[in-house]
Amino acid sequence: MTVDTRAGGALAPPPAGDDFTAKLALRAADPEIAGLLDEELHRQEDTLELIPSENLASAAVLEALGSWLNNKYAEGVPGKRYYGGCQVVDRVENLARDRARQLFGAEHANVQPHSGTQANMAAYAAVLKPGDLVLGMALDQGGHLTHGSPVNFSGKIYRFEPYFVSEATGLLDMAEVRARALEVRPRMIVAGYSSYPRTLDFAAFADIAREVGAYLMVDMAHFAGLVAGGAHPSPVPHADFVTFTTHKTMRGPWGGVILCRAEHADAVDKSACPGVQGGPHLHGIAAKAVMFRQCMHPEFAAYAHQVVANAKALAAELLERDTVLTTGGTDNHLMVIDLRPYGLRGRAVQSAFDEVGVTVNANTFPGHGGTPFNPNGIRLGTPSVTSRGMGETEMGEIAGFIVDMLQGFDDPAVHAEVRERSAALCRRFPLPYRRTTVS
Ligand code: DSN
Repeated sequence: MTVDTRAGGALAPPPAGDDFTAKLALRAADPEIAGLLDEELHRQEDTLELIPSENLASAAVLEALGSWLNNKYAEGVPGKRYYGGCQVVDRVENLARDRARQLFGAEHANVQPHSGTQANMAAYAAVLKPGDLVLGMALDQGGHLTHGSPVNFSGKIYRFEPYFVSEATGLLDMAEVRARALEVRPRMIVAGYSSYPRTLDFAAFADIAREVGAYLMVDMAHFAGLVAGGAHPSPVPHADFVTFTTHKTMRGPWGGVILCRAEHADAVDKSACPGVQGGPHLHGIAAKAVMFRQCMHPEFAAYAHQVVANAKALAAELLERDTVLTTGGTDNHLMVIDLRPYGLRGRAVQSAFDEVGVTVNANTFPGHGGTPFNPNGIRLGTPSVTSRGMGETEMGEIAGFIVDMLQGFDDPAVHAEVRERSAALCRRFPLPYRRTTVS
């Protein structure tokens, strides 16, 4: 089934006659930047965005983001600010918090984190002390930078220990995670990933955390929109803290959010501000509120289910054409191709795909044998192409030209042909910002 997620309702394009690109003040004040905005819009229109962490915010979200709420300082939380004049922005932030709680059934929400990294930083700092032990997914197996990378604050402030996927299957084996937790005895367990294509067993993570006396934090940055749309199990009933970003599967503004149990509400709020941030970005918080409202709409649930259906269809078509996917497929919105059978490396593939209007990113996977900068995998996802209204049929087309590119990597004629096919697909599915495509 193909759901036209661009038509009508909360995710609708701007009304006819409203040219979203006509930013008159910007064109007059700074034609150079205005020109680059146009160029980037054209790039997005002409490109199939398959990076699983990217998406298309709605026109309504972008309008809230580009508003005069940018002008207001409001350190603190609604009703308890360090600045005057917060009577309106208090209502904005309360709406965002209430909608976040309602959408996810959470006891408390802090909507101030500027990004996922700040959300994780504030959640850790709410209950951990420097040097505390944290157990997180191995970074080269799907974990995130903020889950203990030695070059990130997380690895510098806390003592992170990794848990691993099973060597045989590439899947997380919860008995092995439990064994690691019993060995490490962490103060917190972090569940979540940036490139694991499977659903996590939140109940098992919670049992393990309880057994070893650890807090459980779930970083659902990648799959929050799937949870919001009912297309993925929710970690909220199981975890002490749930963090996420709002610009990935949520289709909102760039930003982060922390959900937590009521007992941690004060600690989380103080940790976000003044702990790790100063003034909240009220324009971003207004845009998050708009996004939460959109996520409550049935149209968004249809979108979230379509993202998963598209990912399964894309994975099935790739497997059909003998491509090797880590873990053998996907349960969520992403998948990772093992490039070794093609004799190719991630960095070169990423660059070649850029040239033919298909955006992917080089990615590690368990035992890939490459380097973090030039791994032997590429990561793909369906959130953005689904926002353009594409369905399973188009996933078949995309799988076709991905495999043609990988098989005919050294043949310029194949590249030229794929460029034409990707451009044609983009023209058939315009971005949701205008009623007509740019010529
Ligand atoms: N950098 C993001 C991603 O691409 O998964 C996570 O923050």
